[in-house]
Amino acid sequence: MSKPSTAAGETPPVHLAREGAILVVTIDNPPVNALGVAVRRGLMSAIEEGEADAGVAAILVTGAGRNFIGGADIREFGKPPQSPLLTELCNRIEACSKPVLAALHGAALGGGLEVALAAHYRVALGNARLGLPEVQLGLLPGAGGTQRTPRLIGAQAALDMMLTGRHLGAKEALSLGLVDQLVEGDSADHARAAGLRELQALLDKHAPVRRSRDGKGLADTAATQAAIAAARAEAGKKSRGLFSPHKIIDAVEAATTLPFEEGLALERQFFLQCLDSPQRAGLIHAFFAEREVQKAPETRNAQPRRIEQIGVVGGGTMGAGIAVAVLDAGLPVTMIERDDEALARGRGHVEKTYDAQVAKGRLTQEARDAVLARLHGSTRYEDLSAADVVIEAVFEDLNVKQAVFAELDRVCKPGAVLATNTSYLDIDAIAASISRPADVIGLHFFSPANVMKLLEIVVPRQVASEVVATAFELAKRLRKVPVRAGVCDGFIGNRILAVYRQAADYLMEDGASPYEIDAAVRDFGFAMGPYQVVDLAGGDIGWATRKRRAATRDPRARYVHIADRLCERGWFGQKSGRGFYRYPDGPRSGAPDPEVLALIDEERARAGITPRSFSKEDIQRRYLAAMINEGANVVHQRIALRPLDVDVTFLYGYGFPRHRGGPMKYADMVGLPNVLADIRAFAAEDPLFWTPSPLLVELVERGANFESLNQAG
Ligand code: 3H9
Repeated sequence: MSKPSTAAGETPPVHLAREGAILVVTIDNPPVNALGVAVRRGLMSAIEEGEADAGVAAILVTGAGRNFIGGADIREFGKPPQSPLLTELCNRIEACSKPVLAALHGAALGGGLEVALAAHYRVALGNARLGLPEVQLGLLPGAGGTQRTPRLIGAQAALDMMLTGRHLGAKEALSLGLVDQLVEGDSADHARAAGLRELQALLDKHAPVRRSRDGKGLADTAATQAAIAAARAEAGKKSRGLFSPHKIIDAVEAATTLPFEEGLALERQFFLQCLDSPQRAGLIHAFFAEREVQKAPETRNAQPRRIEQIGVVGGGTMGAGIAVAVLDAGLPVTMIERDDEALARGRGHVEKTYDAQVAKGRLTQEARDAVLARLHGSTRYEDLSAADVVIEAVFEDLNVKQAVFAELDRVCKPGAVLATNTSYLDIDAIAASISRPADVIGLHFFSPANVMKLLEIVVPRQVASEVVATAFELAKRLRKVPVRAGVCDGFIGNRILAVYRQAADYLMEDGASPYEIDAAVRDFGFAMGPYQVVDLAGGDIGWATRKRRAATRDPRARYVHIADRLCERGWFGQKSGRGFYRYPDGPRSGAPDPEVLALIDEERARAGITPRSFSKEDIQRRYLAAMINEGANVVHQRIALRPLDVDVTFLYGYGFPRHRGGPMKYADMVGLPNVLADIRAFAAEDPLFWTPSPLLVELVERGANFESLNQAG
């Protein structure tokens, strides 16, 4: 092997080496070999060098480390583009007069796959994951992907890849014709060796260059047109309000009707439109934020404790959901209940989840039995003596929880992590009630606990750093998105929820109907409005909380009685057949209820309010302003480490539309001075509720935004 030379740059991310007549080009840009400008330059000059060197007969492109290429460098989007553009690089690779082969292992995603598609041949290792996930970032494949992919595998398969963004395994990629061959191995070295072997075989048989742009995937025009029409119909329903899916379909359609070069030009135009869209900014913020939340201070300075045996106290909805989440992660669970009957009910909840999966054909009976064999039940706390982590999920009452923790203190081994799944309660008070407060932490799961991704990790005052690190490790095992929160009533999510729900109630009493409010909130991008959520969760839950808080409520604060009036009538929502909506034909059939409107009118009259009308935008502005203002308070008081922690909480636990990035990112995009001006205008009616957050005021005065605080961790 000749001595490796390197392409341009001080720490070159592209290495060149010669193996006989083959030029081996290795992209080495940790962590994921993203195609930043230095990589693009290195690749461009590598192709030029291979083309110019008479001793080079063919070029192999591979990646160092765990992946081929993870895509374009997402951090460059939104900054001025630097030459060469990725699309120019791909065109140059495809135009090369000598055969170019890409050997794929790990991720070959987005621009990474586009580089591979521009090469003339492709082999993939079994661990390769191929995909065009740009849609998840509000983009479209902008380096020829929309033109080359359908030419290779047909419009239908190409649209499926681009509109779902899903990752294909190597076998599926082979069967679709996206790669030519599947080869043994799972490492960068294997990819290199296999690539060399295949390229040598191609050279031996004098295989010509073969360009994807000339592919025949679009030959069946009737099937192509049908696929495009179907994609449009589907996107009209599923991608309502999103920008890039529609542009993807337009670009693929261009591939079917226009010459390659014209299709490429159109793709570039659409790509730039996507790049300019606020949805791109929101989605890319979400991408980085969900990775950033994993990095709490304690995960840097402490090692997690052992997590092998898990205990769950309580077999109700939450306890059983948590047990399923733990079982799904492959861990054993010991569930504790107060008596055999309650234990049987708890086990029943867990079994029901797996039986449903068997009924749907997602799980075999044997697999179900194997999972359930890891679930142990007991009515004796002593059976938790070997547990590494115990998660308490009993009734939401401080005394009840403290009694459970006294038992845990008695039976658990030293060093066991003792977690409480509470939504509101004071975890400091729970920790202080036992002899080992440093082992106590909050793990706030969201219902259904085995489905919802969010896990608030609530960090009380006395907790040890390793306990926090253990909670983050557990979240990773359970495939949850962890957000670190401080102790306060409601932590991050429910605390903010309580405030914007209040804003919605004020809107309702002042003149908007619950149906108008829900529609405006859905129009913003939430799947459901606040009153639909109340009906789904059960109005009695919020009612109980309001009663609990009645004693501590600020007497000066405005209080809307409408929801209480509904509950007094037993209208708890879906489970009782009526709530804010009527459910004549079951839970999914919510219909507006004139009696609810009459009741609201009565309450307005009682409060001496003359109803006025609110536009959709008026509703959205108040709802969001309340959310943002309380989000700012939560950051200001260090309940959330950074604004991005609030964003991730809302994206994963409260249905905030991902393409808007989360409430704090949305506020930055609207402009903090505008948000503050709204709040000050609303304050004319209710200065107590609309007190601007000191953080919001400070940021506006400094001309700064929430993003500027996101590095603070
Ligand atoms: C595109 O290609 C557009 C083109 O069509 C057209 C252009 C003209 N850039 O996820 P991980 C960082 S759009 C920059 O924890 P894993 C990530 O932030 C792109 N940075 O690792 C993290 O940083 P940190 C299409 C990136 O092993 C670190 O790498 N591609 C990029 O679990 C590790 O990430 C995609 O959408 C990037 N492209 O998973 C793929 N990717 O350590 C996006 C990652 O500071 N990436 N980082 O927190 C992924 O899906 C996963 O990262 C991947 C690895 C599967 C690759």
